[in-house]
Amino acid sequence: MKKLLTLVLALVLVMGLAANASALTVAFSQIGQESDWRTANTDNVNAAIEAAGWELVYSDGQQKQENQIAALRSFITQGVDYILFTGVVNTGWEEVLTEVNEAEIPLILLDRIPDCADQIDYEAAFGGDFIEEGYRMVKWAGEYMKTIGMDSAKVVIMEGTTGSGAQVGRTEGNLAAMEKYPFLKLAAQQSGNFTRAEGQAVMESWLKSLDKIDVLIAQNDDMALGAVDAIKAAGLVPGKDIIIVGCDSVKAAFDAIVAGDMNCTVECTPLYGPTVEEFILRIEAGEEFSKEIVHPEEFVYDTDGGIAVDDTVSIKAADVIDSRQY
Ligand code: GYE
Repeated sequence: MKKLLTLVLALVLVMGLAANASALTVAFSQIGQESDWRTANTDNVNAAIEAAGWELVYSDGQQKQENQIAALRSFITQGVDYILFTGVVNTGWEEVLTEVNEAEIPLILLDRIPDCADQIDYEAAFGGDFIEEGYRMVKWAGEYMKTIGMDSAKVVIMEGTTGSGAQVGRTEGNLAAMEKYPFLKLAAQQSGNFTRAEGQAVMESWLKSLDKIDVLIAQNDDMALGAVDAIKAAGLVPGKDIIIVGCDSVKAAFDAIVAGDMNCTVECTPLYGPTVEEFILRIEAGEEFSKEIVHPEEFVYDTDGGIAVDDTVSIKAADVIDSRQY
């Protein structure tokens, strides 16, 4: 009898936990819709939350910090169970994230981790290793140039949204790798704000103002693709006259590599959904995570493959293009 009672009690407990987990409301403060990466990230995270049977409260910040702050405050007022957060820029989040802490809503940091992360409480953090990505981009260019026997090059760096984690980290990585290849000379550095339109405009102005550009390091694929349009419009051949390295590894970049318009894309995966779901389930089960940022495994893709880049070797884009979902 006692055994039966224990069993029934255990069952009630488990069912109670499951019922609670299934009634969760998960809020997501997203940055905006600036790139193919962002669209894929939003779709993937939102789909995972809904597939788990949780209620989704989604907010698109439209690249404005004040919109994101207002969204976080409204999540607190609504009394959501979890908050997923990525910040458009690195700074200025202490106050509102402290309010989230005071409301005791578990916070999961994604993608662009704010500078104040070590002053606030969060359950878990997941996102790309931006410094490493930036390092790989220039390293690929340096190694590739050795294979084609080019021993001097003018390099332009097209940066992402100024002050964003992805821009700050990738620029740090880009410049650190430049130091390892003295034959790469920095000719210009400017933000294209992670969008295709601004990438095109920045490239147009560089093509007018600079004598020569041999290599474009674009901190995302959208800007690289905008630059491809500008280069073609100027009567030059992208991928040949100007070597182009992008970042993210979206399908459109793979198409451009196969068409010969781009040379390389360093991966930054946007597919966070399964990890977010796993984090929430584990937190619900009482597990505690370390404060360390978990980075996904990422690769480098190019025309032929086989270029040694830091701790990985590039993969031929044509071999994987069919499996790319975004
Ligand atoms: O690389 C870019 C997007 O924060 C990792 O933001 C993200 C970056 C991504 O706009 O395409």
